[in-house]
Amino acid sequence: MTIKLYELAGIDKSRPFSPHCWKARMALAHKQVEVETVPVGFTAIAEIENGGQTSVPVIRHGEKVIADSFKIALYLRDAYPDRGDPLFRGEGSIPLARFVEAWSQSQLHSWIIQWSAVDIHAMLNAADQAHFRAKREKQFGRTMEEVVADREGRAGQLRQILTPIRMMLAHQPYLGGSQPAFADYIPFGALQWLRICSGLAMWDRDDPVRDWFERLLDLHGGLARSVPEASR
Ligand SMILES: N[C@@H](CCC(=O)N[C@@H](CS)C(=O)NCC(=O)O)C(=O)O
Repeated sequence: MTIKLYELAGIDKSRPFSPHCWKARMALAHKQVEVETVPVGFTAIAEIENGGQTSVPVIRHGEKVIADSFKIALYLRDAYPDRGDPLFRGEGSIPLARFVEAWSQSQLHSWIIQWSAVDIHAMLNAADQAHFRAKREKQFGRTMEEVVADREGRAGQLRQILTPIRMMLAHQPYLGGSQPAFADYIPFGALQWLRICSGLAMWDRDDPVRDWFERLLDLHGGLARSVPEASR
């Protein structure tokens, strides 16, 4: 049965950019599930599946509606125990993936939003722009333009933030071990957000973390690579 995935999109529906939606997209592909994607803007999230949703990704599978990328991954693990590769290898990998989520959200996302806020804004329609600006400027305590104004001076911080993944790569090719797992899709989703909204010109080509990222772009028939990098 096809799973419907509601994912965030701007004016160009062929460039879904949300980090959390990319986690869900990769998890669905990992489990070899047929997907129908439904692009939604920020201001349309409240109308998904007759209302009540506050964020995407959201999936519908038969009678079930599930929101939140991590919950979706856990649902897919239970719904498709024998299909595709495991998203989690052993019970202990779930709390560790939660740690990866906390690290990615607190370190990587906060750097990316301060790099990409104006680029994301430029991708949205007028209603979504107003929503995004209000929410982010409340969070920043200043305008988006002020936040990104000195971003070039922060370019090198990205390499620093990615140090834990670089150190791990000395021992294993993926956060999941010898094979990718949901834990990989968590920081991958964040970097795909950066790639689609702002491009990766600030990220050293010789960083081994980039090799890991490129390998994930190639997975599942090049699903994530099929959305071109921004050329800003
Ligand atoms: N913990 C959630 C976070 C989802 C989330 O924050 N999604 C953003 C898009 S990237 C959203 O829908 N934001 C709604 C808004 O800003 O109004 C998950 O992992 O799915």
